[in-house]
This record gives sequence, C-alpha cells and structure tokens, in this order.
Amino acid sequence: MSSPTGMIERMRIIVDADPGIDDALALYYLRAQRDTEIVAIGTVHGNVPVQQATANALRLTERLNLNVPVAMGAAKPLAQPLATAEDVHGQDGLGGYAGDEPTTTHTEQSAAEQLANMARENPKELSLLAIGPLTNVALALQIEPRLPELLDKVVVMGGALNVPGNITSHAEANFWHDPEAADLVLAAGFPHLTIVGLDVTMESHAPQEWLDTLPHDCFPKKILGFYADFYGSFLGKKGFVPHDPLAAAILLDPGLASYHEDRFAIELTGRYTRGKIVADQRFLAPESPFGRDIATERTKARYAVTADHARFLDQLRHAVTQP
Ligand SMILES: [Ca+2]
Repeated sequence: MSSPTGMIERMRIIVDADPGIDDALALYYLRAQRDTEIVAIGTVHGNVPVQQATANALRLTERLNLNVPVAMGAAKPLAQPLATAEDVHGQDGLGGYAGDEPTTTHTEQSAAEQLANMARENPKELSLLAIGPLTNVALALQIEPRLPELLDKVVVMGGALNVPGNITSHAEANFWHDPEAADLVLAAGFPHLTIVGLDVTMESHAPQEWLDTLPHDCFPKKILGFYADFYGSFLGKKGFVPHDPLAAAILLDPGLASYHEDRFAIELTGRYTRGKIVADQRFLAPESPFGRDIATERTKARYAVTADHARFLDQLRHAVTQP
C-alpha cells in the first residue's frame, strides 16, 4: 500500500484462525514479511476445539515473539454440532509438537468483540485474514453491522468452486464447519473480499522434496510431518497443501493470483452439497431472458483461480526458515 505521500504503509492484519498446522505456517509467513504487522489474533473452533486452538495461538505468538492480543472465539458453529479435524492436524492441533502450556493468556473479550472493536477504533485501516470457519466474523457482523465498511481488505480461506471438496465430496472444510456463518459473511457486502479456495490451494501442493530442504531443527518441519502423512494417505502422494499460508500470501500480494469475480453463496440445505460455495457461472447474453438465480443481490467478490505456486513456495520456504 502507498499513502498519498508515496510512503510505504504497513499492512496491519487481524488473523482469525483455528491453529492448526497450516494456520501456524500462515503466521510464520506473515511474520517474515516486511511492511506487515499482525495486530491481533482471534481463535475459532475448526481443526481442534477452540480451547486448543487458543492455546496453540498463544504458543505460536510466544515462539514467534509476536506481542499481540489473542482472543478466544466461538466454541461451536452457529447452527450445527461441533466437528473437528484431529486426523489432519494431530490431537494437539500441531502434529504432536504443541509442547508446554503457554505462559501467556488470552484476552477477556471474545474474538468477535475484538474484531468489531478494533475495526471501529481503526476504520478502514485493518485487513482481515480469516483462515478458519467464519463463525467469529459472522458474530462480529451482528455486533457491528458496519464491519464491511470499517475493514480494508478481507481474505478468506475457504471454498471449492469448480473442484471437489475435501471434507465432503463437494464442500471445503472451513465453509463446511459453519455454512451459515460463511453465507452471512458472503452476504454482508464486504467491498474488498477475496476468497482463496481449494481451486487454487490444492495446486500449491508442496512435495516431499520441498520438506526435505528444510533444516531438521526447524519447528515448521516438525509439525508438518503429521500433516504430510495425512496428505500422503489422502492424495496418494507425499507432501502437503499449504492452504492458509497461500491465503496470507494473496492478501499481501494480490498479484500472486488471478481471479473469477462473481456473487457467491453457500449451499445450506443440499443433502450432498451442504457447505459448498456456489455462483451462477452460466454465460448469459446481455439480452438473455434467463436471469441469474444465485445471490443476484450480493456484492461481488473475487475467487482465486490460479496462482504463481513456484514463487509462493519459495517465499514460504524463506519464511519458515527465518530464525
Ligand atoms: Ca485454518
């Protein structure tokens, strides 16, 4: 970002996350970038219960020397039972390497309150990186309906638009973990909303050879062992998929990706498709009598469709090996 005076401004980011192995990598990625500041972290249920996600967020802020508030967020989705993903991230959410209890504690306010309050206090100055289920963001919209105009950029990791899902045949995990919340966020009218889904993250698969280049004492390499084992069994090839850090990279450098612009909704009632992101992608001539039939009244958002994966994986390697 450049100010009117030509000075480079720091991008100030609130991270909403469910750490989570790739969430941890996203924090490593952000920490390594110049002109970027993580100003707060909110935690949410998803990969693990929110208490574990909060402890992990605190552990990561201590490990990375990030002196930022961590607020504990929603313990369950808006309208369905809690489901977690320890098979992907390990019982402790960090592949068995979470380690000792954190020495710091989370703040008094909830993650939704933190997001709403910080946006009010810093209008149009803060960007949001949401890399877990969107429950906190939906709750923050209830606290502060002006949230879309108060935030600068919003990047959400979620969705499987024109590719298969990963938690069900059609749904990506973050949106599936709280479909109602995801739909509320897509309906809220965020003017600068970018969605980073499986269409692009699955293409950033980092092979085993990428992992092999990391030093043995590197914490990300340790936690990635469990994650890579999961992806090895899931995909039948060694390596892992860096969903959350790619979303972080696209927030900082939108030119890393190309986009499909559309109006999006989440399927809430489909027997096989609940949690899937949908858009009306038909080609319709301007004079066509067939009107669009999905989310016609919604503000357009950008959905990432391609990315420079080689450049990103080089950036990620640099970020996770910094002392
Ligand atoms: Ca996550």
